[in-house]
Amino acid sequence: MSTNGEQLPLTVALSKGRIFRETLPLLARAGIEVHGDPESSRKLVLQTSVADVRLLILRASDVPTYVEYGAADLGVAGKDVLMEHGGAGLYEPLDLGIARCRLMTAAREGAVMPDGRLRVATKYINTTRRFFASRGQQVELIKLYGSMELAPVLGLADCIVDVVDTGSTLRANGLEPLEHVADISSRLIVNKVAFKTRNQRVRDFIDALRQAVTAAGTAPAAAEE
Ligand code: PRT
Ligand code: MG
Repeated sequence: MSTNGEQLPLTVALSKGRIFRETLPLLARAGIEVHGDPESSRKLVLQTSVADVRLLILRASDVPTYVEYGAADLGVAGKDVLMEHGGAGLYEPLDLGIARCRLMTAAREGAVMPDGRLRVATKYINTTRRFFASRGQQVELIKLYGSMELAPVLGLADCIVDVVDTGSTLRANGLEPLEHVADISSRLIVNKVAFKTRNQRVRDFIDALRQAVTAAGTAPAAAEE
């Protein structure tokens, strides 16, 4: 029963900011209190009240990569980040129902889209290519890392693809949301090898979080009941 794998700490990767804030109460419901606060400390590894569970604080877009390569056993990542990553080496067993938003196209208010090839600025290059390809539309993609809203204003692109919550960031920059690409929430992800070699420990963790999500009522199914 007690293999080497069972004694290693269970390592959970997530990003600070809204994902950390909204994951914390779920972990607490699962009996895991986090020691330390990534917003005020520079520590990138946080211990918890459960001796064999530790957290890694990463850039949101790096979370699937750490889990894919097994540097973390589990992670919490937005569906936007997972769609862009592609999901290699990962299972996605649980929708945590947190950090909800929508992936949308957006353009300047009232702008008329060109007849020819559309120029689209985004950090979601793969997802955006797939979205427009699925409707047979050829686009020129411009990769950006932030402040996407500026691109249409300055004529760098006809439109953007970005996550939208309240829409106030779009409005504040004279943009309007146009087409819905995907509904987004954060997911628990698991390294495929860890799921096999540490099956019981990983399953117990997933089950504890699933119960926490049900109790919190944030999951889509629970929300509809
Ligand atoms: O910030 P960084 O470049 O490090 O990475 P990140 O932006 O990927 O991370 P973070 O922590 O900002 O977001 C983590 C995850 O939260 C994303 O991957 C999404 O799954 C989810 N999420 C939920 C959001 C939002 N809501 C959201 N509103 N991510 C970003 N935003 C941005 C939005 O693009 C806009 O610029 O927040 C701003 C405010 O949104 P509005 O529409 O309410 O004005
Ligand atoms: Mg951000």
